[in-house]
Amino acid sequence: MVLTTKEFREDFSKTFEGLYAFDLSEASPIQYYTALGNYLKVYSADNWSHTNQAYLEHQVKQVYYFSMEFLPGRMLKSNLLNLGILDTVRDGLREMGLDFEVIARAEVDPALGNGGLGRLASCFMDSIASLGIPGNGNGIRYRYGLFQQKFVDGYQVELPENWLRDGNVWEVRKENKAVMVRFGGQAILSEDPDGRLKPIYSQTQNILAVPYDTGMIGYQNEVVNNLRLWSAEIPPEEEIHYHTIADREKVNQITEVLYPDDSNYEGQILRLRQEYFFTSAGVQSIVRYYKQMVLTWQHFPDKVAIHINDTHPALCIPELMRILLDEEGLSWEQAWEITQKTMSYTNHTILQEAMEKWPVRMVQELVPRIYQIIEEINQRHIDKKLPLYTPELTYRTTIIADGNVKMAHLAIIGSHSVNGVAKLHTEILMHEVLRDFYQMYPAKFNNKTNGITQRRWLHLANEGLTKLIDNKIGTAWKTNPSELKLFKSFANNEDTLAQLAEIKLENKKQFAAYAEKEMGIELDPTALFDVQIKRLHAYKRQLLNALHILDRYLKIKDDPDLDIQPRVFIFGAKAAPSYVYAKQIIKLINTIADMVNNDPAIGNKIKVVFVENYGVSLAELIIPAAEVSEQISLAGKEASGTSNMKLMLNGALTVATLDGANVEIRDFVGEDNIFLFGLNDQEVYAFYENGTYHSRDIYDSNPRLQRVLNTFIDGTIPGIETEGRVIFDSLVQYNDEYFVLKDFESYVEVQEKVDQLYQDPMAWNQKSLLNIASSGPFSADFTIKRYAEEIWKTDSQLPA
Ligand code: 26M
Repeated sequence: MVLTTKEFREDFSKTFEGLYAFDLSEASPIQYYTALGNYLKVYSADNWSHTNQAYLEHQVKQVYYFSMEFLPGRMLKSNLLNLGILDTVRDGLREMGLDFEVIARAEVDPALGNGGLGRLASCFMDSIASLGIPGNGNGIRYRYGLFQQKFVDGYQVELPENWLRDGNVWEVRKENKAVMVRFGGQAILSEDPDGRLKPIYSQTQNILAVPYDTGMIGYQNEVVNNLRLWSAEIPPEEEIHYHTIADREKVNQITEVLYPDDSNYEGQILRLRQEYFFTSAGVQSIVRYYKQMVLTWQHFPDKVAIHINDTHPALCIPELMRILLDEEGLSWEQAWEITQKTMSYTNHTILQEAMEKWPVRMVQELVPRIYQIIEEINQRHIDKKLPLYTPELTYRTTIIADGNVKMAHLAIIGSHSVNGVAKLHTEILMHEVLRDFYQMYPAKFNNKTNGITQRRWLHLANEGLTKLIDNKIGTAWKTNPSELKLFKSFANNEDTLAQLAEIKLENKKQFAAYAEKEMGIELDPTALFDVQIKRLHAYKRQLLNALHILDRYLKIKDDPDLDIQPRVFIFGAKAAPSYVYAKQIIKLINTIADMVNNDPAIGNKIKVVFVENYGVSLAELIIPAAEVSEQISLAGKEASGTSNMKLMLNGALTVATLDGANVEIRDFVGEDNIFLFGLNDQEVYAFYENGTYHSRDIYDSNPRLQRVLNTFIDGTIPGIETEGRVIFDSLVQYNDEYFVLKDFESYVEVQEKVDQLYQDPMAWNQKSLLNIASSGPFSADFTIKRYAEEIWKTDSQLPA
């Protein structure tokens, strides 16, 4: 059944009038957008309910992806694409005299995540639906998303992100599916009539968890899966106990705001509340669903897989134990076997400071019964492992230690699978960070290199490139991204290379128009566009990028007639509000931008653009325009990275350390088509072990670098006295934790090679094409297939 533009126009007009009761010719973009969203919800409703029915009827195994964060991006276009009616709707709107792009931009971009981890979750939701895998997301419906970033005098300022102001057309509130989550009070174990120990609760605080469901529409396959986000409310029957506004606020607070930090763990009780709230609600609703199936409990892991996205949802493990033990009356052994078989866990970071641990007393007070269960899991773990391993090893792996509950240990012990997110990262987990556990449970460990959805990051974001690829190799790559490699056969076709260059130029112009309009910065679209977009963190080394810019700046100042490749340096990054050093780096880069952009001696040779409020939507504008992808974290620190994959897919050449998934990018694209520099992880470890890194020696012995660093403190960069001094000291005085100075020399060297290659457009375009053609393996579809086959054991429900 093909939708015609005529049918669309009629149905859309009806939807509109039903919604607003006035003629559609005089509406605002938000109203058009809202009506379109409603139209689509109705359009896809059958598929949504049929998918649900089919899963239940055939009792297929389903996976539940538990994540504190999701970053879906705007959903209008992606839903249209996946429903197969993007062109029809666009044409239909044009026939009505409406501008589709304006309407699409009226949608808010839900920022319910910090960065890589949340965006990965949303790429995975797209792939799970598109592969026809029975899968559900489970998370929190934050009232406020990640703060909006503004720059005031170059400093980051955070404003609240009221993403629900205009309503959310995609969600459906399901009051009938609400569950109760219990906090605090006491849990006293006592014998029930059958002689089993069961807790009796007193003085608990009961919070109602209300789910809001959003359809996750598969790519042209009639599948619609479910993303369930929970919101905290006062149970109507308990209203009477809430006497003050402050009491009520405490409940709303639970799902009020996303923690805006993805690098530094802080043991705040509200965060723990959030974690238990959405894991308990999610697990309860899974169990309730399972009980519709009239199966014995032993079959639970044959029907349910629960995936834990980092340790944030690790309380799933004791929560499932609690339900099986206390509510369903299973023995510890039965419950434990079921739980372990059900759970799997992904680690996303090796940074010690990001590892979650909770003070025992906090857990005890907030979720007393859960704490009892964690204690018993811990004790049984010790009892089981002591006879097999040295006491030292065994005690290094306990869940409870030094008065803390270690969430990673809980997640590993309670799961049947533990995975890292890139080959190198998994190696580091097995042999360094988690080696004790690897020794105990070698079979649990596996790698699942991250991936991205080519639908959002190529089809939607870069229509020009998509058309070119379609013209050259056909459209089969859209459902089988490994076919992208066929594009390689055009690497010597001058015509194709010229078209590729033209598309890139067009995308650069689009970004330039944005920079001009929003920031008043005029860009030369023929300059080289160099991009670093990711959260601001010292280990990601935006500072190294800044040092390179200053090095160029000084060179041009020395010789204003210098013949040098003009470059536009584009940054997008939010800093955690409490991360002072990261904010100082933002101020530094913004100040450098001001200085460089307004220096007539520099002209167009360098422009620096630090976009405000970087997020999914801006990524969709920047990535297609990128020519150089900066992936310059200190080797061993970036678990995977995913912007590296998106940029490669859009034809950027990567400047990289051998870190995270950069290693695999190198493997696929070949040494000749990537710019590598810097220490590798082994060299970094050797420095740590031998304690032989002395950044001051590098400062003292490298006059070029010395001159660059001195600009921080000698007045060259006006208005940076405070920040300049702190950053200078961190690098020179306090031994440069992330080896920025050590890697500087090889970084600027490789950047010169970038310039040289850019002088030969055909050679450059050829490498660009080879990058695009080599990026197929990073499709999240492949990643998800591996999760489904090797960890979740879920089957695709698509007709073969
Ligand atoms: C923890 C405790 C309290 C508050 C917040 C957190 C927290 C939130 C997010 C900690 C870490 C968070 O995210 C980490 C993250 O985004 N890691 C990135 O994951 C990507 C997907 O696997 C990888 O590509 C990145 O390399 C990795 O940095």
